[in-house]
Amino acid sequence: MLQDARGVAVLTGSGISAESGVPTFRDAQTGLWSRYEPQELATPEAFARDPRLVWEWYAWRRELAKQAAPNPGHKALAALEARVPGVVLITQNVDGLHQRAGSQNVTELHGNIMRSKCSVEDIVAESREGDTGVPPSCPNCGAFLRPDVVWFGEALPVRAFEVALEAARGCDLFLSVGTSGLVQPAASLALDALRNGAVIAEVNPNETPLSRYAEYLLQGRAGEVLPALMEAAFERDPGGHGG
Ligand code: BV8
Repeated sequence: MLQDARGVAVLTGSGISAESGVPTFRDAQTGLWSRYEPQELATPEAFARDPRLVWEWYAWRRELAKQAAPNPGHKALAALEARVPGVVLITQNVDGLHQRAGSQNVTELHGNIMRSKCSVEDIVAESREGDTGVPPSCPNCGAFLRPDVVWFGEALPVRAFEVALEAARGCDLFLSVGTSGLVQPAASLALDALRNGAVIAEVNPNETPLSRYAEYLLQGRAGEVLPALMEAAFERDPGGHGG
């Protein structure tokens, strides 16, 4: 299917970054953060109530992401994009590891933790040199900066979701990798693909609410399964002419 696919939509979640050492959203947040529910901190209300705490949580996660390296799962998807013209990579992750693995065209549904934006003007902004504020201030208007990610209760970037919806509706193969499929509206993309006749394949060590709709359940870790998938689809048949 991979060799002959006209369009492949890939949706990734935090599971693909687990082998890079980035904790998944539902893993207990290690150390300092174990007493907070991510869903409690990743909200505008939490930031309004305690901007310092929320900013420090993201600063900690940003450091983890910076120290992390793309794993063979990320790299296999970059290879897939180079190999199959109609691949569209959509990610719920904010860690930027797909880009660092070499994926050229990444649609980030939930923003990117490496970017900050003004919490009032809603434009991307970085703190001034020497601004030791926690959170730092917008150089333009002085309001708090915040991470440029989508919090619970916030709308997804319109363009990104449009691209994702178009990919889901136009693909013949929808590959769901490392996502528990619990967060909307990202989780609805797989069903959009199904309604439009696509085949669903899922890469996840565990079952998810999506598993029952998947024609192929590749139950394992993305860092192992995706390279094996690429090997099976392309290396053994270097011509890639089906068979
Ligand atoms: C919106 C950025 C409205 C921030 C994130 C009740 C019912 C249904 C929906 C709702 C509801 N109440 C509220 C909602 C809506 C809400 C939602 O879906 N809530 C859920 C929890 C029920 N959604 C929203 O609020 C969205 N916005 O609806 O706005 C609106 C509309 C118009 C105008 C105004 C408002 C916004 C959602 C985005 C939230 N932001 N991230 C940050 O990162 O801090 S979501 C965040 O959680 C991640 O980005 C990710 O999307 C999600 C976590 O999901 P996963 O990635 O799947 O990770 P998880 O840990 O769950 O699972 C990991 C999986 O990997 C597991 O299955 C595991 O088995 C697997 N795995 C582990 N290791 C490996 C592996 N797989 C492969 N290899 C491995 N090695």
